[in-house]
Order: sequence, then structure tokens, then C-alpha cells
Amino acid sequence: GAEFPPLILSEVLVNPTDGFKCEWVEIFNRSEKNIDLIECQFGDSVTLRRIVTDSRDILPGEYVVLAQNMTEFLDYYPLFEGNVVEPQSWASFNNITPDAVRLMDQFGFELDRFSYCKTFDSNYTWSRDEQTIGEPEWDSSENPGGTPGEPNEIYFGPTGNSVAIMIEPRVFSPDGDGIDESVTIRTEAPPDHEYKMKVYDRQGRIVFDFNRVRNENFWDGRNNSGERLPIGIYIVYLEVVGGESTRKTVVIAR
Ligand SMILES: [Ca+2]
Ligand SMILES: [Ca+2]
Ligand SMILES: [Ca+2]
Repeated sequence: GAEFPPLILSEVLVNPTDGFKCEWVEIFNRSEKNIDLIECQFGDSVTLRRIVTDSRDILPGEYVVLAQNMTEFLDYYPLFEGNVVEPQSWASFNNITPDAVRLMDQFGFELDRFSYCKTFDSNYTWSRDEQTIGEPEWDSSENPGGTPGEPNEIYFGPTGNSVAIMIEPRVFSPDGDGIDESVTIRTEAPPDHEYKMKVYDRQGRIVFDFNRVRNENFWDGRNNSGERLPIGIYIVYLEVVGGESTRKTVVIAR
């Protein structure tokens, strides 16, 4: 996991509507080190602001949501269990005219930038495709409200896909402390077929192969040799042999 930058923009809601009055920006620590938010700044295409005035570490594999208004945010997402920070000041993001979300280090060196020239209605977010390698690709969230604090779900258009994976939780920490040690992967697929399910890392390498696919499967974040995998984003891939396939991201965090 020596990808640069260590801290990335992963999802943004720049055009809150339907009575919701809180823009938000989700960031993700994809490095293996803690990153102190006090050393970061963010802003729109014009202004830059500090995020926090006190130290606030983001752990490896952790998402943090920067919210314009924490009360509004938690009202809209009552089931939210992630990390949310309300910066002291907020650079408002344009709805209709082009704008950018920028993330910088304390010296003003740019870590990441997301430029956009349109937004979505009904609180659909702009979401980074976490399954692509290399140049980031962004698209609309699959559902209104998006996925703050969790891996993204992106709208790829109708597929007529009859296979699906559900992963709980989407972020887990298989480190031996007894908390969130594994994920449950539920599958939905047509009966009486042969299936393959594998886990890939972001370089596209197979790291784990399920030798049998059930309706309910467990994965403890280890590779086929039983070794713990590094923190980061992984892709669970389910395939009906000779038929449809689906995939979903899951995050190993510390
Ligand atoms: Ca706005
Ligand atoms: Ca997300
Ligand atoms: Ca744990």
C-alpha cells in the first residue's frame, strides 16, 4: 500500500436538496500510517481552509466525513456510525457552475482534487469508483444520500443482474482484538449453478478464493495461506460460472 497520495477524496455531496442543508466531503486514509487532520487543508476551487485546530488522527483504512453542519448531517443519516468532523469554516461548493473539491497538506501541496461541472438532484452524491486502478473515475452514487463513512456504491446503469453480494460490515479490522474480526458475505444468485467467489486487491491480484460459495460466507481478512492482509480496499467478486457476475468493495482497516 505505498500508493500516493495517502489521503484521498472518495465521495462528495455538494448539492444537498430536499430540505437537507449540509454539504459533505468523505476522505479515506489508504496508507498504513495515521494521518493527522491538523496537517490538512481543504476547499473549493478558490479558497483553502484548515480542517481542524486540534489533532485528530485518521487511522489506516478509515473514512472520515467532513460535514458542513454536524447536526444536520446526523439528522439526515440517523444510522450513521462512522467518523464525522465539522470544520470550523466551510468553503461552499457550487451547484450549477463548475467547481472543485481540493485536499492539500499543510504546506499547500495538493494531495487530491475532484473537479466537477454538474451535480445531481435528490442528494445523489459524486462517488469515486474504488474498484478502478490508476486514474480515478467518479460517478453518481447508486442511491440517494450515498454512502458516507462506507465504501462507495456507484450507479453503472441497469444490468439485469440476478446475482448480488451483501457485505456486513463494509469496513472491518481483523487484528485479533475481537472486534470486527470478519465480514459476512451473503450471496443472491439463481439456484442450481456453479459459482466462484474471490477477493482481489486493488492491484487486481487474487488474494483469497472461496473454495465453496454458500448463501452466507465469512472472510477473516486473510489470504489463501492464512496470512493477514494489509489494510486497504479489497474487491469481492462473485461469478455464476458461464453467466453473470457482480462485485463489491470491502475495507480492511486497523
Ligand atoms: Ca452547494
Ligand atoms: Ca462512501
Ligand atoms: Ca478488530
